[in-house]
Amino acid sequence: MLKLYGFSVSNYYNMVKLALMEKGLPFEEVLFFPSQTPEALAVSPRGKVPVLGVKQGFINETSVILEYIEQTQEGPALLPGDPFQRAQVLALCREIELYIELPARACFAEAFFGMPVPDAIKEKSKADLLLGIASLGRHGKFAPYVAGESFTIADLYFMYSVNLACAVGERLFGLDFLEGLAQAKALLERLHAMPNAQKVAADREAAMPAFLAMIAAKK
Ligand SMILES: N[C@@H](CCC(=O)N[C@@H](CS)C(=O)NCC(=O)O)C(=O)O
Repeated sequence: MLKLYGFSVSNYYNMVKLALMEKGLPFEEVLFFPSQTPEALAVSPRGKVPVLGVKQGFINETSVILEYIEQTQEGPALLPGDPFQRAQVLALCREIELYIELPARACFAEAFFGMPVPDAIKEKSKADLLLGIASLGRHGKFAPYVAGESFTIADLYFMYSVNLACAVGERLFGLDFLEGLAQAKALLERLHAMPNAQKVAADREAAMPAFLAMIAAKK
């Protein structure tokens, strides 16, 4: 059986978890936190989460895990078969990760854990995020899903990265990043209302107190 290594508060972990659930695949969750210990690095070369455990070994990096699942497992397709449409979905995922997730992540410490982030980093993130969101607005279809007619892995990136970027926007910059993107905002709500997404969210809520306590202990 597939094993998903990580923890329920991780947004990247939750992208893979929801993909597995939407495909109706059995999997085992293995609690695993990012770490630089030799034991953790034997599972995850950069010590990050998530990792997928398969018969032959471990697969890291969310985008790679999602493509592996798509190529090897049954269930509803989360990537189009047509090469051009597939490229659009993969480009949207990459754009969300590089231009929205990563600049937002540079501000997570302050936005979510009360640990100040230098102003220069916040300013750079804000500028990058505004460009990233504008790019999403140009490339996303939101009709009804991010890449068009069907639910794809671009929706996974969208729902678990853009929501956190929006929280960063509100908390640190007093900005509503999706203000001019009503369809995107509505889609975000619809995606998080999906039954499996609600289960993922419930697990996240349940894991949050212990995670926050762990962060506080490290401060
Ligand atoms: N590029 C990685 C990023 C994964 C990532 O940043 N995961 C976070 C948890 S949400 C993590 O492991 N952070 C610990 C660290 O960066 O050391 C992927 O796509 O899987």
